[in-house]
Amino acid sequence: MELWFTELQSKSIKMSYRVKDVLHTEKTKYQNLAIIETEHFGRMLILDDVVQLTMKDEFIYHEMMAHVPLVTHGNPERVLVIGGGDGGTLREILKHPVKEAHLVEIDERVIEASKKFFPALSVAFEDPRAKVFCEDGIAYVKRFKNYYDVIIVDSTDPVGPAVGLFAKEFYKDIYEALTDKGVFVAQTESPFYYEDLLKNVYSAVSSIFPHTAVYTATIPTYPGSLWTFTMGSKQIDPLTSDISNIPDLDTKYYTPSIQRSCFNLPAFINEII
Ligand code: AG3
Repeated sequence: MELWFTELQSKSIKMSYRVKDVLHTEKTKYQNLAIIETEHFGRMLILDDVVQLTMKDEFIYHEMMAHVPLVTHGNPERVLVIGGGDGGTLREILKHPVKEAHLVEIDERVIEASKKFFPALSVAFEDPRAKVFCEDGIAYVKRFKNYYDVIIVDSTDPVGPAVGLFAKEFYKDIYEALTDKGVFVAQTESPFYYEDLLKNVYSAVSSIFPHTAVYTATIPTYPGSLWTFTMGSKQIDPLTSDISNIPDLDTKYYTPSIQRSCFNLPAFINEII
């Protein structure tokens, strides 16, 4: 018997993966959580039937989530991840000489499951610079003024518990929580399937931050593969930032030349934003 997992990538597109093993399923307070072993992409984390990461391609998303904003900033000391309970983005942040890497995740079951099933990501939680807060990121960020150098929003799709993480009010609170040179980035979905979301986030971020820029990466297990990230920066122009001192990073996708080239957008994305 063949077992397949199917993600409904849009109302009319399905993507299926042949499953070798179902390792874990549970209903948490916030969402359905599943961990399966797939044939081609290896171990996979699924929340509410949506692929969050696979062992084969998670490096692309996590490296691009972390290194692009941290290098744009230049010398970040305090960094915050909102969401990202698997630990992948945190692991990449910790490759930089930061002083504090905080993570606020609403669903502590995601963290616990990652500790058990994704040790290559959750190893980040053992670093003495890492601190985890299990609460709503929207409430958390309101309590800080001028504190974090970089804030990264590693959210699920804009449905259910994550809706508020794509709202203008939240971006205003992030702006306040950032230091004067602060940089913010959020994953902003596929330009094919979430065109309006990208447009709305870009317009909200650019109404708050002096600099706004979109960058992309190719992530095979996310709908459409071509993925967007939207950055807001308080002082530094991400397109001309000083990149002469990039730390020596052990990466598989990110390179110093990608730091610049990832902001070169295809014409149709420039049309959207
Ligand atoms: N967060 C972004 C997942 C978006 C995937 N969307 C989809 N498959 N429809 C991933 C969390 C990993 N740290």
